Amino acid sequence: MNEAKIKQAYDIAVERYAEFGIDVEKVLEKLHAVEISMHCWQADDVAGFESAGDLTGGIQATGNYPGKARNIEELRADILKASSLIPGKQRLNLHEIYGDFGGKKVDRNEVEPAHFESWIQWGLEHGMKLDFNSTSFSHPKSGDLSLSNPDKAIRDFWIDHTKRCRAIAEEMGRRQGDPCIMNLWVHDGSKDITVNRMKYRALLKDSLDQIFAQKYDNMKDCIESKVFGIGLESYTVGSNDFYIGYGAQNNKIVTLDTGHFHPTESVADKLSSLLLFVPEVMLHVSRPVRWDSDHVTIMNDDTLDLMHEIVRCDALDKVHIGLDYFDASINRLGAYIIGTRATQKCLLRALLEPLAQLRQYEANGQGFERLALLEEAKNLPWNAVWDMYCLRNGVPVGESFIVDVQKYEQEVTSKRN
Ligand code: RNT
Ligand code: ZN
Repeated sequence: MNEAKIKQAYDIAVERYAEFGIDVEKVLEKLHAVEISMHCWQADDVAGFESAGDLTGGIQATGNYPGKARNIEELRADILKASSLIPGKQRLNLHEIYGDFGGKKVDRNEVEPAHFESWIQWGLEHGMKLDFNSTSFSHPKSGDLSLSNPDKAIRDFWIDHTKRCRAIAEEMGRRQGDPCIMNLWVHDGSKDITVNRMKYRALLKDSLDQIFAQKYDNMKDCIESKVFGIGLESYTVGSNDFYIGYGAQNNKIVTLDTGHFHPTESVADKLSSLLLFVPEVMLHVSRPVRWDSDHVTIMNDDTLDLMHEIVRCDALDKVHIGLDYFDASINRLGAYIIGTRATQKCLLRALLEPLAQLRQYEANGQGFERLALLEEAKNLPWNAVWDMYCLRNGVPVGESFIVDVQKYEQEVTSKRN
């Protein structure tokens, strides 16, 4: 696209937004300050570097598009390539199974900060801050119950694992000079009717109490609920009610994964409730299609609503935005770029909303005016602002990243088998 034209369109947009008292340059500063946490697991369908075992825990990556990352070098190269085609800075969200194990078998109850030393250095070198996740799935001891398992030996194993993960997150946060956000999601549940619902939840609560007993300064805990997993349809120990209760009582960050609710529930609507009772919120922005299918995030109403709500709650400093999807049916690098850019575009649109005017209408009881402006705001020239943002960040404008992904596929990922 022609640079002069992008600038021209931008200038017109700046004027248009000024009519609503919106300072577009300030908006771009705000957008730029948000570092979206890219999930490492899109690069290799949640395989990790621990073993070649199956993906378990009720999650699935469907498709077999060629070119997934097979090792730590390939994964790092893919992340950096994706990041180079996305404006702004990103963080990287690692799972424990992505440690640098050097070909050795390191069990989940043996993992240490040393296994993430090369990641920490890589992050510092590339200005990419790290977030972290314990990994309860894809392991011989995963079963259907981990932190809520009545078998003491198994439960202790997972408690030990999760404690170790927090120590790793603490080290990451200390070294990068910014808290590492550690997410705790366990798959625990049951395929069929459970008659001991209370028992497993009490065990999970006790496990969390043990895990969180150690206080840290450089990491933040967040806890992620889910409505159900594949093969675990009838009961989820860590339900939404469970973690909201736990988070509110223990001042923990609650993670909202947009695929983890009933299809007609608005995840956006949860923010203004949650933020009154828990310190911060972590988002796993995803795209559920009929179930928690983890399709690539796009600019749809759900993502737009969510970003709008963050801005309307004035909560950009309390909401951490991460992505969580794993689509193995299309170019995986392209999936990162589409999803991250879509989330940024939605956030930009939210930041450009003529909120002062809308709120004025609302306060005056002017329902027609509010709805009319909400509709018209949808076609204000936000795209000219987005193009300018990409241009200034030296990344492809518009769809022109498609050829970069194709080139990388030709030269790099298609050669993997
Ligand atoms: C699973 C949760 C969880 C995982 C990752 C891999 O349903 O969303 O966040 O996707 O931990
Ligand atoms: Zn998630």
